[in-house]
Amino acid sequence: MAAATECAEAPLDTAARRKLLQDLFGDEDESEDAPAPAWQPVDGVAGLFVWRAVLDDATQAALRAWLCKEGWFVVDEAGSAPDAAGPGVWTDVRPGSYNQGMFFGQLPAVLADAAAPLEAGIRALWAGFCGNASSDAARRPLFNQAIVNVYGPDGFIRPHVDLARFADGILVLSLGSAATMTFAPVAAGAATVAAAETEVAVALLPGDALWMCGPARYVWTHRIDRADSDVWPDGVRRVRRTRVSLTLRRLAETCADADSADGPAGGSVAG
Ligand SMILES: O=C(O)CCC(=O)C(=O)O
Repeated sequence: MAAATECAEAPLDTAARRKLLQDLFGDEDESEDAPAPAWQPVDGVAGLFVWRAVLDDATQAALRAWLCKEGWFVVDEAGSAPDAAGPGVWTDVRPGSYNQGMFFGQLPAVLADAAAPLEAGIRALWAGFCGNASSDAARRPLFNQAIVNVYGPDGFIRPHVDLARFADGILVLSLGSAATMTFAPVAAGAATVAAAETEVAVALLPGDALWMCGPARYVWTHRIDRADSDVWPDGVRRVRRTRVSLTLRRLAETCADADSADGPAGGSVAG
């Protein structure tokens, strides 16, 4: 096994990532009038949106440095080969001391800063796709709870619907490796999901954000299956590496006090 080193900045390549997406989905930047990339609905799951490559290099580097400093993962001496592995992939990291932790209350600044540019778009989505539009869209802060999940290359998470103690609207920031998140209608709620009895798989790439609200949050389960590799949108299958997901939520007002017993306020816990 390679020895761990001090936290080092790995080369990140958002430009290459954007180019890949432009090649695949068209060059939206060719026209000066083209709309900025933003939340895109995922076909088949109402209330599910992806914002591709929204976390720029500086933001990913800041999050990486924070996660490394806090012990979420360590950096191996082997160094990285980002071009071969895919843009934004950290080939030199492996899980560190923790694989899950929670924050309650004020989020760490680096995390709040990463989510901030997404906020206006999220509030705009509420009217069309999420419940309790006016009150939820206006809530401040948008998030007061976060979970950090670190997945080794063989990591997975079982199918689940996030607990009712969390309000509508869940943001996932995905870093370090691709993973395929699969959505399936929950048994009791399937009848309410129009013409969508099948599963929907979403490839989450490093730097992507995912937004779940309304039906996507309440009547679909989501999971990540164990896999050696994922097929990226360019059709290339790439080896899965260490991935970090940052899930940001808001505690439901009615049970915020009781449910904060899940973890210490303002701190992190190993899981
Ligand atoms: O890893 C992810 O992207 C999702 C994490 C998740 O579903 C959760 O923490 O409840």
